[in-house]
Amino acid sequence: MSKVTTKREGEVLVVTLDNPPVNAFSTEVRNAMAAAVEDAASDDGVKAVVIRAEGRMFSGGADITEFGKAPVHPTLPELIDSIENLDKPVVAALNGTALGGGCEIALGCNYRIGVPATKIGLPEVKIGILPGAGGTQRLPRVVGVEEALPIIVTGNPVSAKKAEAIGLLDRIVAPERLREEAIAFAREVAGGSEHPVSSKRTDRIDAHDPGVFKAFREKNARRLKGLDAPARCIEAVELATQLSYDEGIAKEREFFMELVMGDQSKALRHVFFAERQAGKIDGLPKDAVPLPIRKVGIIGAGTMGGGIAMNFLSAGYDVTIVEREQEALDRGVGIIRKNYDATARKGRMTEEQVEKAMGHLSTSLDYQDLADCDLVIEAVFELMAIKKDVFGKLDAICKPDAIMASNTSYLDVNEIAACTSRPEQVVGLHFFSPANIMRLLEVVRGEKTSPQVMATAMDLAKKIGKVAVVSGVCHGFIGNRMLAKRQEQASELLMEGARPAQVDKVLTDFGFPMGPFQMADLAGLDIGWDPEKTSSATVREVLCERGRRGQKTGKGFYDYDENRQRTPSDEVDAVIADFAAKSGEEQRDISDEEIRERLLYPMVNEGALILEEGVSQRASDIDTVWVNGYGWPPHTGGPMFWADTIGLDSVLAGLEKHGMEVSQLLREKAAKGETFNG
Ligand code: 3H9
Repeated sequence: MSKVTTKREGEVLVVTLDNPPVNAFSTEVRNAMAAAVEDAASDDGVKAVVIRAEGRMFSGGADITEFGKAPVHPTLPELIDSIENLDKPVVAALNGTALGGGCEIALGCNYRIGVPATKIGLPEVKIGILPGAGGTQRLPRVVGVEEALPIIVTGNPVSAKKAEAIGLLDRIVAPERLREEAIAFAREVAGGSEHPVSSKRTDRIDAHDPGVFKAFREKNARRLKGLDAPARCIEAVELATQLSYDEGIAKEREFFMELVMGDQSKALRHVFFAERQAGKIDGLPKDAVPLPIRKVGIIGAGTMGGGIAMNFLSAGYDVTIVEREQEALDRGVGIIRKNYDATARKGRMTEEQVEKAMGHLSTSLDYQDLADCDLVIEAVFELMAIKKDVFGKLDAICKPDAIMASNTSYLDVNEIAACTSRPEQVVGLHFFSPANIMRLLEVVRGEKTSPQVMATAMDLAKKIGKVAVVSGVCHGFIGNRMLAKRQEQASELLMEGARPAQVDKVLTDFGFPMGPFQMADLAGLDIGWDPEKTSSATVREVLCERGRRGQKTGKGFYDYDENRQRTPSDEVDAVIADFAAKSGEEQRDISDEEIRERLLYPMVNEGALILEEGVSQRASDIDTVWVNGYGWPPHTGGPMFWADTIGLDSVLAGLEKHGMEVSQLLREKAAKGETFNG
């Protein structure tokens, strides 16, 4: 089957793109498109052209798998130029999403028609590059600098409605009529002699406010710190207002080549493919087809249970939440309602959508009401005895093919499964808090979990918009197990003389949104702390005893003012120094480099152990966990990719220098000059 076909509709040549799954502009597609453009140019009978696509979207853009290889002609910029230079009008018919090169192709056309579901965007920045097929120069000429800047720099697409309002779409039509409307439009404009040509427009860029770039840079400075691509995106749009189109395009190309070869883009492309790879389970039998899930039961209406419920409610599943007491149930439902209302106030949901989601919710004080659920997730207190009790009850109540899931973050899923008569139906679904927002879901595969249950969990995760990663059973699974290694070192560093603010800064400079002590203050130092049983045995306990329980009490590892601005605390320093003295630890100056190595290298080593033990299927899954669940900066690719980038021999040398454990796998790979993500 050809990936590009052409068909004459009278005087209109209809060019159809058909390259599933996302109609990417691979070399083959570009060649076929170029041939179609040539046909249109050479055939006097053709008076206008429509470019349309089959499938669920217009195009996801250039074929990212071809990046980093030698460019093959016709390149995407060459193809788009040939479309723009055609002396016959070209209409793009955008049946759905048009991203990156897909948007740039549309910009090379004279006219663009969409449907209500069309989304148009230039997401290149998210993979560490800038639009490299004219997007930075054509888009501001079509929609103006003020509208183009956020589209190019955030990478977020705009809706059809917005696109029409800013002049990016000429018309919006009903989806079933798109093809014929596009042909009719092409016929309508075919007779005319003047057609808008994006690259030749000057009206929109002449009109821009000169302060717009400075203001945009200042407003986004914090968010974009240390990132190469957004800086180049802004610069390229600014150059569109200063240089001729041809000069601007030359700069765009120069920036594109520089970025695409750079480490940040390699890392971000790794993250893109890693997330998609994570959804696949190696060796799953073909007959392991996902079970249908319609009704979901949640046990526990606390923060976690409520957050988990929202995922399913928003995606249209019926949800029953079960609690022990009416008061807890009412409180939980109240919080769900409050969260939805807040989302609606921010314009991210309509009132109607909120009511629809809430309409799927029912509550109960009786486990018996879970009998018809296809999936039940428990989110009760993290204690094995309690979990076992819950699963025992579920086993007696749930229908035979129901999936029974635990949201445990540490406990042994095999032990939980063993207290049921059907361990093959038991799986771990570890959501991250806030569960309605965080994208990560660890799907914990017990030793008896059936392939079909795993397939269902992965499928369901996608349907509720999560990035799912499979983890085997171990204490803390992939994410928390590695986090524990970092926490251990963070506490140890304090004893040896580092200050909380120094440790945190090393991580925020690396690109984490916050460091371990800022995180602890945010979460509350008193999680798991019992005032009745406190014994001043750790720094954390002493801080809790002194009322320093985190941001909520105005002080924790830091002092906070009324605007939650933090400053280091002399009191905390004194507590730490006192502990160090008692344990005979001599405090010294510790370099940032040592802190970075001691926080991050043991995590890489733990990741290697996780791979060695088969807890994780692949190194890129570990990267996906850390980027999506723990704020690891995506532009470094995740812990395993980052280790590959700096060299496993360096990581090994660092671990040995600090007298730390080294896994066999890391040692072997370093010796052979291999990488984890090889
Ligand atoms: C660009 O255009 C550069 C130009 O400016 C300049 C060039 C000179 N290429 O995400 P899904 C694969 S840069 C290759 O699950 P969805 C993906 O890996 C590009 N492959 O679907 C997956 O493969 P598999 C700018 C791609 O419906 C399968 O397609 N564009 C590409 O949830 C399904 O993907 C972007 O950055 C691609 N461009 O979401 C957009 N896109 O099945 C990147 C996808 O083997 N793409 N694949 O795992 C996306 O954001 C989403 O894929 C999209 C569809 C929204 C399009």
